[in-house]
Amino acid sequence: MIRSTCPYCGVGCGVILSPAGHGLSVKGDPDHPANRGRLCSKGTALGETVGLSGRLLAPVIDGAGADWDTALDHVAARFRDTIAAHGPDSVAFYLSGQMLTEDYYVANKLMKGFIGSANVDTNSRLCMASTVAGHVRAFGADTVPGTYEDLDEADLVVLVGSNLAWCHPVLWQRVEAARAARGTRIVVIDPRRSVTAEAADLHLAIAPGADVALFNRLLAAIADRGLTNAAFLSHVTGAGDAIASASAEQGDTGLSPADLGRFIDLWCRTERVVTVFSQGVNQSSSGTDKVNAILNCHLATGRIGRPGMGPFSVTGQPNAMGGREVGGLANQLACHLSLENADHRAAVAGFWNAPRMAERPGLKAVEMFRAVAEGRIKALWIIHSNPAVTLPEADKVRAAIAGCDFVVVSDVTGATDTARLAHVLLPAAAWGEKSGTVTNSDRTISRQRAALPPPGQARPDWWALAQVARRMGFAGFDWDGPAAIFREHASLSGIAGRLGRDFDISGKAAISDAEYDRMEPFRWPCTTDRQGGRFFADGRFLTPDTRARMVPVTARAPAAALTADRPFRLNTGRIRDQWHTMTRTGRAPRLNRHLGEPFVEVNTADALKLGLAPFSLAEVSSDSGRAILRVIVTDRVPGGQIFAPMHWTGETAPTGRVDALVPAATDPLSGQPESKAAAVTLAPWAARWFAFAATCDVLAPSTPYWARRMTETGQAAELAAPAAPPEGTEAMARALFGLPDAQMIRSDDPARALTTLCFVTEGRVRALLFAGPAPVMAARDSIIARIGAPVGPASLAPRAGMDQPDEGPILCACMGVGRNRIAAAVAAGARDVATVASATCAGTGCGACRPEIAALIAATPVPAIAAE
Ligand SMILES: Nc1nc2c(c(=O)[nH]1)N[C@H]1C(S)=C(S)[C@@H](COP(=O)(O)OP(=O)(O)OC[C@H]3O[C@@H](n4cnc5c(=O)[nH]c(N)nc54)[C@H](O)[C@@H]3O)O[C@H]1N2
Ligand SMILES: Nc1nc2c(c(=O)[nH]1)N[C@H]1C(S)=C(S)[C@@H](COP(=O)(O)OP(=O)(O)OC[C@H]3O[C@@H](n4cnc5c(=O)[nH]c(N)nc54)[C@H](O)[C@@H]3O)O[C@H]1N2
Ligand code: SF4
Ligand SMILES: [Mo]
Repeated sequence: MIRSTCPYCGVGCGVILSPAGHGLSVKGDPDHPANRGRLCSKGTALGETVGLSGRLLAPVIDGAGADWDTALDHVAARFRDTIAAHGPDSVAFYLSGQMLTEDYYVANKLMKGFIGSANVDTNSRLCMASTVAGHVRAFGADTVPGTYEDLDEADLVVLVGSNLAWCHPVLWQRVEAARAARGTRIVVIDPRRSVTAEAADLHLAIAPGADVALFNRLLAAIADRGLTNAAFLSHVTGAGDAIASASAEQGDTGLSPADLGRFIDLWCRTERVVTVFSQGVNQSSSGTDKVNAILNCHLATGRIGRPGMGPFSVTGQPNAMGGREVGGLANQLACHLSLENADHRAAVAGFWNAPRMAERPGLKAVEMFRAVAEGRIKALWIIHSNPAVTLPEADKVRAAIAGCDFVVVSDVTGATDTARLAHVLLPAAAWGEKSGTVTNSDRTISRQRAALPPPGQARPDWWALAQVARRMGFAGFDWDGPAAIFREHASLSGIAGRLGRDFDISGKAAISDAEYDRMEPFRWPCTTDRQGGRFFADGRFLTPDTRARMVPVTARAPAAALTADRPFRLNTGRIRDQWHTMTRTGRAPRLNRHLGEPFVEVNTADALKLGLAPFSLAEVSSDSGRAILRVIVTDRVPGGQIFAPMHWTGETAPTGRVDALVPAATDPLSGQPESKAAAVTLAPWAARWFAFAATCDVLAPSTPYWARRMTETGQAAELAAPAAPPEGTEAMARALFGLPDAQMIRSDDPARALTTLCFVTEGRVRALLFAGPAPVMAARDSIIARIGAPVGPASLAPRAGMDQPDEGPILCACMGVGRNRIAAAVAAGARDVATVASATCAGTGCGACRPEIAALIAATPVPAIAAE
C-alpha cells in the first residue's frame, strides 16, 4: 500500500495505491488534506490507465530503436553544436505543469544557469500565466493568498470562468458540502450554461470576455455604497485610480440589470466571499486585467487572507504551482525570484555555480513556436506536453515542429501528434512509476510515489535532463535521486526567503532520503518560524513598499473580431471524463463512454437557421484552420456562440483538432493565448454516408471524417464521408478492420436504410459495421458488448433485445450507470438525486455527475399521476 497523489488536476488529491496483478488499484486517501478520501471519475479510473499497450519502452532516434547512452550523447551533441554555431537562444525547452517539481527544477537550472538562455517555457503559459502576471502586479509575487478551507468556510462562492463540477470535481464536492452545511450560495459567471452553472444559485451568462466590465461595476458599487475598507486600504496603493476608472466605465456585460443587481448585492453584503477563477479568466487577451479586476474588489474590501474569503485561482495541472515555484516560465527565475533583478540573478548564479546565467526573459510559448517556424530556434526539447495539439494555430505549430532541425520529445507514448514529429524520442517513466513532489492549488506540497517498476528502458524525466547536462560538460547535475534535487531546491528557496520572497521551504532543506520518502503533505511556506497558513491578512505584501496595488483596468473585447464571414464566437474547454489530449484517460474505456466523439454545441435557433440537424456533422472554420465536429443542439450555449472541447487529436479524430481554429492572439502582459474566443464560420458538412464500427482489433480508418476510441472489447469508431465509399462498403470495412479474408455476414434493412456487416472468426463476432445515408441510430454499448461473443441471430441488430437494457452514454463513470438507466428511474418516479442514487447507485461515487442527474430530472416532465 503506497500513498501518492493523483496526476490530473490541481486539486491534488491523495491516493492510496495497491499493486494488483499487472495494474494498480486506486482509492482516495482519507488522510490527505485536499480530498479526505474523495476522488473523481478520472482519479477512480487511474488503475485502468497504467497498462503497457502503446507505451514507449526504449529511446528512438530517427525512427529506429536505440539505447539511452547513444540517445543522450546524440541529444547533448546536437544541443552543444547548435549553441556553438548559433548561440544559446537558438535552443529551447517546452515543458509542462504536469512535470514533477524535481524534473522541472533540473530543466530550469540547465537552461537558465548553464546554457545561458531563458528559452524555457511551459504549457502553464496556456493555463496560468495571466494569474501569475495579475498576482505579481497586485501582490508583488505570485502568491495564492487562501487555502481550500476557505471554500468550506465561505458564505458565497463566486466561480468565474470555472466549470468546477467537471474540472475540479473534488473541490466542487467541498463547495457542495459547504452549501449543505452552512447554506453557502454559489454564483457562476460563464457565457455557457455549464453543469456547474446549472447547479448554481445564480448563473450570469456574461458576454464573452466581459469579466473586466462586470468586476469594474462591482468595484464601482463597492465604492458607491461606502463598503471600502479604509483600514485595509492603508496597505494598498492605487485604490483611487482603480475606483475612478471602474466608475467611469460602463462597458456592456451582456447581463440584465436585475441579474447584475442580484450579483452585486450578494457580493456586497457577504463578508465571507471566495471568488474562484480559472480559464474563462486566464485564457483571454485581457486575462491579466480580468485577474486584477477581481483582485481589486477583494483588496478594496480587505476580504483577503482571512477565513472564508479571498480571490482564489484554481490551478489546472497537478503541478502548475510547482512549476511556478521553480521558475518554469520564461520570465521567471527560481523560487519566485525575478530574472530581471540583478541581485536575484547573482544570488542564484552563486548558488548554482552557474557559468552562464540568462540575463533576460526568454520566449513565451506562442513566440517560441513562432521562432521555431522561422528557424530561429533550431533545437527543441519538448517534455510532458503535446503542443502540436494544444497550442493555438495548432496546424501551424505542427508544421513548425515538423520543420525544426532537431526535436526531442520525452513522453510515455510515441503515438501523439507531437511525438510523431520527433527526431529523438525518450521514454519517460509514467505516473505510478516515478517519485517526486507536486504543489496543488492551495500551496500544499505532496509526494508522488512509485508503486510499479518503470517498464522497458523508461526513466524519469529529471534523470534524462541531468544526463544530457552532464554530457554537455556541466557540473552540478549529479544527484542520486529526487530527494537530493528536492533538498537543493529547498536550500535555494531559503536564499529567496532571505531576499524577501514568499516561497521559502528551507525548513525541509536538510531532510534525509528516508524523511523525504515519508514526507507528509505540507503547505508552504515552511521555515523555522512559519508553516503554511494564509497570506496578506496583515496587509504586508511582497512589493518594495509592502503595499498591494489596485490596478485600473478597462474592458476590451476579444481580439478576434466577429465579421459577416466569421459570425460565431468559438468557446473551448474540457469535458468531465477526459484529460487534455487523452493519452491517458483515453485508455480507460469507461471514461470514453460519457462523451465519445469530438462535438460542437450549437444553440437551437442557430441550428435551425443553418439547417444543422442534431447529430449531423458541422464544418467549423477560422482564418487558421478547420474542423469537422458532431453537432449537439442545445440551449446551454447562447445564440451566436458555440462550444467545442479541446481533447481530440490526429490520433483520435484528425478533423477534431479544435486548436487548429484558435488564433494565436495573446494577452500583452502574460503572453497567454485567448483559447476561448475565436471568430469562426459554422456550416453543415455535407455528409451522405455515415457508419459506426466496433472491433476487437485496432482500427485503421481512412474516411474523410473519423473518430475512434478504446472500448471494453477493443476499439470503436464513428465514420462519415460526403459519399458512400467508392470501393464499396465491404472493401472499405475490410481495410478498416484489417480483415481481408474473414467470413462476413451482411444484412440490409431498407426500412432503416441501414447496412450491417458482421465479420466472424471461429464462430465469434470479430467486428461490426453499421452504415447508411444518415447518422447511425444504433445502441453503441450493446454493439460493443457483442464483440468477441458467439455469433447469433441478434449479432447484426442495431439495438439490443428487450431483455438487455442499453445503458446509453455513461453519466456516472464511477458506478458505470448510463443515462438510459437513470432516465428509467426518473420515469419511474425518482424526483431527486438521492432517490435516483438509491435506485441506481448513480451519483454515489465522486458525485461529479450529480448536476447532470439533477438536470435530467428537471428536464423530465412529472407524470400526471405523480403530480396529483
Ligand atoms: N475533466 C478535466 N478536468 C480538468 C482538465 C481536463 O482536461 N479535464 N484539465 C485541468 C486543467 S490543466 C485546467 S487549466 C482546468 C481548467 O478548468 P476550467 O477553467 O474550469 O475549464 P474550461 O472548460 O477550460 O473553462 C471554464 C469555463 O470558462 C468559460 N468561459 C469561456 N469564456 C469565458 C469568458 O469570457 N468569461 C467567463 N467568465 N467564462 C468564460 C467556459 O464556458 C468554460 O465553462 O481543468 C483541470 N481539470
Ligand atoms: N482550445 C484550447 N486549447 C487549450 C486549452 C483550452 O482550454 N482550449 N487549455 C490549455 C491548457 S490550460 C493546458 S494545461 C494545455 C494542456 O496541453 P498539453 O500539456 O499539451 O496536453 P496533455 O495531453 O496533458 O499532454 C501531456 C503529454 O505528456 C505525456 N506524458 C504523460 N505522462 C508523462 C510523464 O510522466 N513524462 C513525460 N515526459 N510525458 C508524459 C502525455 O502522454 C501527453 O502526450 O492545453 C491548453 N490548450
Ligand atoms: S479532483 Fe479528480 S482529477 Fe483532480 S486530483 Fe482529485 S481525483 Fe484527480
Ligand atoms: Mo491547464
